[in-house]
Amino acid sequence: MLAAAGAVVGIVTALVALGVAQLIAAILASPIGEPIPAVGEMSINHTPAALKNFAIREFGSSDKTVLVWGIRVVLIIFAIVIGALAIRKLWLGLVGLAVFAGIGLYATQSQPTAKPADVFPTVIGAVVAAFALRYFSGVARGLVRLTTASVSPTPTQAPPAQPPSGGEYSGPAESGPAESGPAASEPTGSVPAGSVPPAAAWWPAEAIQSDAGQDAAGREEAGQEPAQSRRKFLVSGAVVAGVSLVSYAGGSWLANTRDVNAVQQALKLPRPASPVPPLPPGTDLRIPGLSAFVTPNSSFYRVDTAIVLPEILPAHWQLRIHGMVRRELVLTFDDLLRRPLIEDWITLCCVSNPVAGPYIGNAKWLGASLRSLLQEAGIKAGADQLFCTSKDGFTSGTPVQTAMDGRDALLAVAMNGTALPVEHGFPARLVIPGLYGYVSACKWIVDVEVTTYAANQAYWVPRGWDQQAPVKTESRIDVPTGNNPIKAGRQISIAGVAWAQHKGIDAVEVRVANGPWQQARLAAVPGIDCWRQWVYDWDVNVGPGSYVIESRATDKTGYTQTALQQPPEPNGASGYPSVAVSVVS
Ligand SMILES: Nc1nc2c(c(=O)[nH]1)N[C@H]1C(S)=C(S)[C@@H](COP(=O)(O)O)O[C@H]1N2
Ligand SMILES: [Mo]
Repeated sequence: MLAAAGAVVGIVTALVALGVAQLIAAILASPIGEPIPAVGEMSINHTPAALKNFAIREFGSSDKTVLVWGIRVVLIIFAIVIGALAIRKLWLGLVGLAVFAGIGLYATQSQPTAKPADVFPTVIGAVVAAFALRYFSGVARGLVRLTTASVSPTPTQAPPAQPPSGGEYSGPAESGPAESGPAASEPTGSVPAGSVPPAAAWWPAEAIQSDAGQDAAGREEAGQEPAQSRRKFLVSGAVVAGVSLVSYAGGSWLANTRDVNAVQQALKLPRPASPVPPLPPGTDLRIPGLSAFVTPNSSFYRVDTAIVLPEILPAHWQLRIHGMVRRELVLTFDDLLRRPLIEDWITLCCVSNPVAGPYIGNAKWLGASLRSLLQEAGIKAGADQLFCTSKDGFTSGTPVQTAMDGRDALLAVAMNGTALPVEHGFPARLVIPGLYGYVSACKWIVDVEVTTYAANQAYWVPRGWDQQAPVKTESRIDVPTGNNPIKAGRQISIAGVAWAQHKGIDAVEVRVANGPWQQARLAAVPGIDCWRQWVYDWDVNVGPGSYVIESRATDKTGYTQTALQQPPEPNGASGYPSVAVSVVS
């Protein structure tokens, strides 16, 4: 009986605590203050490596889900104990609740980025829960007495002088009145206040249905049927539990969305161990209409399969590196930030970009060396693919060789000096110079399986795109656009960008109306992984008419951009970009 009442009281109390805490955490935008994830984090940090590895092996990437459910189960057991204690002595239950809140507070505050204000969700949750505990344990105590009184004399009590009228008298059997069933009429008797009622008598509905009202009078619940009070107790408990659950779920959702944005904005980036030097003068020719050397995050192209953006709190993020490795690695976001971080200017482009298209951008990325991580894991012979999985299930297949050959293959955390924007992969993504994004730039990355191309096909491969896709050497004409007529006799700038990531741009040539190729002037560049601006000053010494301007780039391997026109599928578009301008007199 106590166990059942304790379960109701305790679980309702725990739900109130968590529902309130979660809602407060959401309102205060305090991700650190959410007790369950905090306890989860704490348990991970205090789990022996062997057990951690076991959990990761057994449950894979759902190990966090298993952990959170484990915590919930422990919590429910704890809650039942608190409820049972509170029915006996309220203060005992309150002490239990305080211990429970204490663990939550300790867990939230022991996170490295915790602020004092992060105690509020747990404290407020615990205070509100204390009132719930007082109320529900009081009601339960009354009920226990009441129903005990009506249905279950303790074995030490004398049987009533007379059997109640109208029933088969079964007597106060040693086996307990609960078993006597609804047909039996219960003997009357009173229970000394505060005594521990016998187990189970109170719970089964049948046990108290028959004539419970008889001696309810004189008790707190005077005038109420125990069945009725019990129903009231259960209904009010269910309502409070339901409201708390809604508040918990709503708070979690709201908190997550708000928190991810808040954390993203507040994230303090560590100083790079290997910073890029200041940009050499003249990287940006500052010609009106020419793409800036640095693409601002707000205008950086975005390509992904996500309908709803994955919103991952750094505290909840982890990356698992496994498969054909000697030692599996699991990396938390803190682990990642503690590694030596490398900065590099890398131009990212999409294989779907048509010639002269917009799906390309250049940013300063900050990230850990993918190579050093893979070296720690120890890649086994024969592996040729890093099968990377995003939080939302997207996969990309990166050649092992490009991660290991010494180029800046980055597990990136920042873009142009700020934490990765959520749409660009917060909290971590890959960026590898020289490969199209779909084989190299997994956003919201959570898993790297070291494997082979023969064994695994990444997302776009069965959809018709090549398994491997190095970036083609290309150029683009930004100005003139061809939208406005050009005055004959003037000089205009023909300017654009050219890219051959990890090879470097060596030359760009321009021709007008199939004339001879003319060398464009190249802007300065900080490295070979990013695009390069170029300009050709054209003296418009031609008569009125329409003229086609084309460009082509040559990379440092000596390869010149091909004239062969190809569509993006299956491995990137090619051909000369061209702009038709009309010259007027
Ligand atoms: N998780 C995930 N990562 C992804 C993709 C995706 O659909 N999902 N698209 C890839 C493709 S095709 C490209 S071109 C780049 C684009 O990166 P951006 O959106 O940051 O510019 O991300 C890559 N990473
Ligand atoms: Mo792409």
